[in-house]
Amino acid sequence: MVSSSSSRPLPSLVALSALFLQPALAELWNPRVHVQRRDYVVPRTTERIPRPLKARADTVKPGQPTHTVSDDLILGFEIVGNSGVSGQQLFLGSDTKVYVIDKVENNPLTINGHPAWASEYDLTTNQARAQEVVTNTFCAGGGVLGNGDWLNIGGNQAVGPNGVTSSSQTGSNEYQNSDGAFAARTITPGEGAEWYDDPQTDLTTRRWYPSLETIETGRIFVLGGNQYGGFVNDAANSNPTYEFWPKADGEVPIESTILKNTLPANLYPITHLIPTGQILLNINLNAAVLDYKTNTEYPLPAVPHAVRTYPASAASVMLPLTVANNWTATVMYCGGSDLQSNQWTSGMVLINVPASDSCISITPETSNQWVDEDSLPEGRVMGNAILLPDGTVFVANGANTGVAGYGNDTWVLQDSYANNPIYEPIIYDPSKPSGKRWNRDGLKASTIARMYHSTATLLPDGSVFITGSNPHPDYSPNTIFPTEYRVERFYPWYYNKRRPEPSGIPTSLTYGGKYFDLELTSDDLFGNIGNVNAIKIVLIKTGFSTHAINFGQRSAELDHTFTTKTDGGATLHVSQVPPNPAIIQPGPAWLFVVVNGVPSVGVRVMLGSGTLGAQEIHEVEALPASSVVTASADTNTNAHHSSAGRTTPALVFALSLLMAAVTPLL
Ligand SMILES: [Cu+2]
Repeated sequence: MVSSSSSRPLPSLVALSALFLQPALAELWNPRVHVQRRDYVVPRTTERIPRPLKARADTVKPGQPTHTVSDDLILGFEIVGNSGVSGQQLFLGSDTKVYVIDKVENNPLTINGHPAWASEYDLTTNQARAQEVVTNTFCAGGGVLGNGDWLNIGGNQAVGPNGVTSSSQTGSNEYQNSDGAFAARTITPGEGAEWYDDPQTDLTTRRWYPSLETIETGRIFVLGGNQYGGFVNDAANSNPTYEFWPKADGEVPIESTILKNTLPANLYPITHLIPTGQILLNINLNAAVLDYKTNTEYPLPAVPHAVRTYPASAASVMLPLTVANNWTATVMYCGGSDLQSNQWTSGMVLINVPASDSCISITPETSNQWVDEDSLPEGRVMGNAILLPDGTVFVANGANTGVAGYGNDTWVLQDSYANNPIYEPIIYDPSKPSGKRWNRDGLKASTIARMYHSTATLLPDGSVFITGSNPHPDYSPNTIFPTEYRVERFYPWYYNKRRPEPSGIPTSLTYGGKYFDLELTSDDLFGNIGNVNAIKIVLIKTGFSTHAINFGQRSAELDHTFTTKTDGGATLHVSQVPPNPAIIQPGPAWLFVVVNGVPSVGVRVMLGSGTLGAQEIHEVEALPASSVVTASADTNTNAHHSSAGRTTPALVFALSLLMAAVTPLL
């Protein structure tokens, strides 16, 4: 977003810098030096281990999707409801609730005598319920804590009509909002949930456009942003530090070298915790691996082809962590804008800048080099990448020219800094050979422009929830890209297939420990025992969506073997979460059992202890060997699907590394 003017002086962070810990001197990131590979192979047992036959009480059996659609909607979008407040930020909180957060503006939905800027959207009734939030959530960040609470951090000063800064910063103003820059708002999703905003747990510094990443203890790493907004950042306004929430005794913000070197396009830095327990940062044209435990940044080579951070706003995603790739993280960035740092505020007509069609990736555990991925068929800014349970990545939203943001420059299109919305989604399949990974076979276009301040999330039934678009300082219904409330769902190819209904899914999982059994019927295997060779058990964290980023989104597979039954069904023996909370962090995730590409309805499971702090790591119990099944899986004619049978022993991890992976930070 673009700033409202502020009459307040900008206190310099330099004066505070003596308090900050200084980062250690950096050397280039080198995986051979800095990564301890976890490549211990634990052989599988060859004998069946006696297990309790009775399903445990705390297990769930998913059913079929409750939202039914006609087959002609498959591979397309359906408008299902109205979000009440415009979906600048959102997340999936429970089986049936999506929480939507807007900035303070004159939304027609009201609460307690003022416009609402948050709502709870019910997926079964498609109704939005206004929620009270005290502070201005404008361009805040978000994430989920290890105890299952969701956190919304930072924001703007209190504003009135047209986003103008209010004289009262403590609620005595037209929209009844308070300064949000220090705010840490939490909610425990569920029926009747409300936001909780306790000044005692505020941030220690002002943050507008911060990024959040859940760490191994279930606390949240909070990085960057600025103090008083603006289209891009500048040195006086910047907050080039990181801190943790909740704050531990004695913690102070820590300076980030890369944030100081990446002005002005360093707002909403793109962060991904990698399985080494370090954080991959992609900011403006620089990148680094940050070891937050030692405050050391290891630079990576310059980001090629385009800027990926806001306002260039590329789609970014960590590709699925699988058994086959030994849970090794590859992060991909697609689209953005090829602009140099001095061009953002040079007076260029940014709305005419063509979006980049380039895609790049990096696998920091094995290489410090960028890899050119297949290009997009057209340039895209503000694309939103969503991990689907079949292992593919769905990308929607955004525009072909211009950048994120809005303002009153002479060249804007009714406030918007972007034009030429892209209505067609596209899907990336990492299992396909290079050159064939993007496809839009059969995909239908949306009818709604999803411009700046659009959002998306995966839902438990495997469809995608999309809403938002509001490139304006205040509610603007009668514009070319209006303040948008319509909620759409996109239905992937598998949506109307009969879904597997595995029984025995536990509602909580540990890091390492004893495996558990799931039961599949012949129907769950589509009547072909050969499909038992094409099963994946996938955990997905759907993330907190805002500004073309889903903070914390990731997919991690659980290892498994199987025993076939004479009735055509099978028992799956499923390992707990890999014994390293940097692979997938503690807190809630959705478990999908995917048969030949068709996912079950996702079951919400709690990973780890359900509390903040070092997670207990258990020894991994070896899985029994799989039955030998010579029949092959059904040929799936859908181009989006991939799967492979696997008979090799799984790779699991050394306990010595596990100890290193869990740092007692709390
Ligand atoms: Cu914004």
